[in-house]
Amino acid sequence: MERSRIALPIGITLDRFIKSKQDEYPQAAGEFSQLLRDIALASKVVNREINKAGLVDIMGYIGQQNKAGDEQQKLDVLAHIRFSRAFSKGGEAAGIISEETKSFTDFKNKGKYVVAIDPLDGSSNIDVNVSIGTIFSIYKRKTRPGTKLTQKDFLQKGSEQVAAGYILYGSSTMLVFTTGKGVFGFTYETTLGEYVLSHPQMRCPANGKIYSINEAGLPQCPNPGIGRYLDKCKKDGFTARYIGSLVADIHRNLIKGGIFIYPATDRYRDGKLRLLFECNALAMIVEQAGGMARNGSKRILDIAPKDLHQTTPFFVGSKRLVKELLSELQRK
Ligand code: P6P
Repeated sequence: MERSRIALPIGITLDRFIKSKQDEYPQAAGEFSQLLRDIALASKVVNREINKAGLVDIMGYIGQQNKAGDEQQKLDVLAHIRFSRAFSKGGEAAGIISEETKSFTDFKNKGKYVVAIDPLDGSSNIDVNVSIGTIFSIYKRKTRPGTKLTQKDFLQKGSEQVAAGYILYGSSTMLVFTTGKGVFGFTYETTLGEYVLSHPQMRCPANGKIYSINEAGLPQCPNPGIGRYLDKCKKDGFTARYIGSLVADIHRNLIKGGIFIYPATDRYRDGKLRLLFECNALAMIVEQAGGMARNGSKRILDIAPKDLHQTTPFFVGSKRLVKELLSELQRK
């Protein structure tokens, strides 16, 4: 993997970072940079809403469900509106798909990019004040700029992403993203209202001692290899950490090393997590940081999507741990 040539000082703002990297993407001519700025701007607005959620009556359910059947919470919908508005105003995204809507939104502009976004993942944790996240993928549109978008523009493999990332609304708010030349983490400095570089060239430890899985689902798990692997982890002195908020679990394992497991179960025969809105972006991030992301038989980034909301089993994290799990899954 080619790493970014320019080592940048910790503390540089996101805007300065983007400008300094722009020459690494001559073909981007600024549109791409503007897209990243749009994402950062929207995340600051969402961050503000999340931080006051406990005070203003925007908690709780609005009595609707999204396509995946998740109960939509006010903050999910608000985050969807904020990100959609930032993209449509920014003009660089020709359209988006969102976990919160059934089909794609065509902004009818001349943008070269399309975005897949989970505006607020882990929303079941909103009411209990646990970290939640935004996950995004950026692709080049397949059809000619200025023409109508089609599903083909969005049904792209994860390996086609030009950029991917997440925002973690946690003890601090972080924007972590990659453009294919390493992974960079920015922490939101609230007094400045700026994201500043805090984690240059993030690397996922090749090994680790943390496993993340909702073990309540194990009895419904058809593949006995998962249970065998967990028994091995327990024997080897692993610790279990599962927040139930995907971005938070992935971020911790990315930094400390570990493996996140969401297998196919009787309830979720193709896995629960969405390929286009969650897994592709996180798989690109983890791979760029030296980790691994698989669905069992395939690299996540090689899966050719057939449906906007399709799901996939998701095994992701430290390379050695994912490989050990895969070998257990192959043993019947
Ligand atoms: P479970 C949250 O709803 C989410 O989509 C991810 O953030 C999280 O990893 C997963 O579902 C949790 O699912 O079945 O363990 O509650």
